[in-house]
Amino acid sequence: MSRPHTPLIEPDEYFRTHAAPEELAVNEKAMELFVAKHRAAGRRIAVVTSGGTTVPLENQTVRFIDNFSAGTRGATSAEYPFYHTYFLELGYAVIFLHRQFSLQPYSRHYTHSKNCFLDYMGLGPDGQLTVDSQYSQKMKEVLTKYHKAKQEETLLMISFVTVTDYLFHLRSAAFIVGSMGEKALFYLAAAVSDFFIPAEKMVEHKIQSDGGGLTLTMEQVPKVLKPLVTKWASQSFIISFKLETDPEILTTKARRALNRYGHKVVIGNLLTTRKQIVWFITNDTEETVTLTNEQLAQGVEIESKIVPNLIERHTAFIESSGRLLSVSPKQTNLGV
Ligand code: 9Z3
Repeated sequence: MSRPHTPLIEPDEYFRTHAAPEELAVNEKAMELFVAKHRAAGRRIAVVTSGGTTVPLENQTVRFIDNFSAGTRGATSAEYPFYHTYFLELGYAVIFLHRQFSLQPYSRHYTHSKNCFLDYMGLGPDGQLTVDSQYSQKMKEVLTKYHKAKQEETLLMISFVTVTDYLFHLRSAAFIVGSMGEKALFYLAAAVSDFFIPAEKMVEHKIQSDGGGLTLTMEQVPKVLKPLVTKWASQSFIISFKLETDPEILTTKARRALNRYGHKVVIGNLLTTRKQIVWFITNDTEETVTLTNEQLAQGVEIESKIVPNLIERHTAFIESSGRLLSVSPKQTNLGV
């Protein structure tokens, strides 16, 4: 593998030189209405990103590069399940910015599963639809939560496919939801491509296979965490994830990201153990959140520990911002 030295594209230049996705304006409107409604209701808002982004190789895309992410972390964290305390149960409304067709809150229990959901159902003697009794209790619980979120309109689903779709939507979400200040939380669990082919360097038509093998030169995707933290949503509570496969470098890389971008928490995880252990890295602390093998076997999800932990930190952050706000006028007077 050769690593050509290509210049890092600055976020501003990236947004200037790439076309916004067609559906962006409609999704921005939906986010604005959502924020207005929940701001009025006094709720906090969480933007949860989830799933992987694709990198097209052709403008008229036949082929693209993808990654492993199924969106489990994001979909689970955004949910309102029966036994756990996740975002939607605690007075948060959630914008779920996810890869199209990746796992979604609630329906995740029945999709992407080795058991086909149709096997959970049957037909009664007079032809009516029935649910197998061994599944019906759990299904009822999930359905009740799903209906509640729909009824209260606390979950807004917005999808992306390519890394360009993702970056434009994240920027818009940051502007719109960032207006909530410290009451907004960004939970950046999507697995975002690190390399891409800039629009002006991408071929229009399907790459032909009669020209021999294929060598691609890709450039680095701009690091949008920097403007997200410093400009777009600078008053909000931002959590990013760091994924590695080598345990030797994980916490160093996670801390480097925290220092470089200056946000509140980086959650480190390793590809193979991400459902059992994560590392919480903050400015002055480092702690692990783990599940025992028994908990895993019982179906406990690590997000049931991650999310309450973050909510506590978010609450403390809001309270400390409130304190700062209330002392600053006095300080100003003293200063005059
Ligand atoms: C994560 O690390 C997520 O926890 C996973 C979840 C993608 C591992 P699944 O969707 O997996 O449940 O299958 N997300 C962030 C990955 C990422 O792209 N981080 C960037 C990096 O590592 C920084 S923003 O450089």
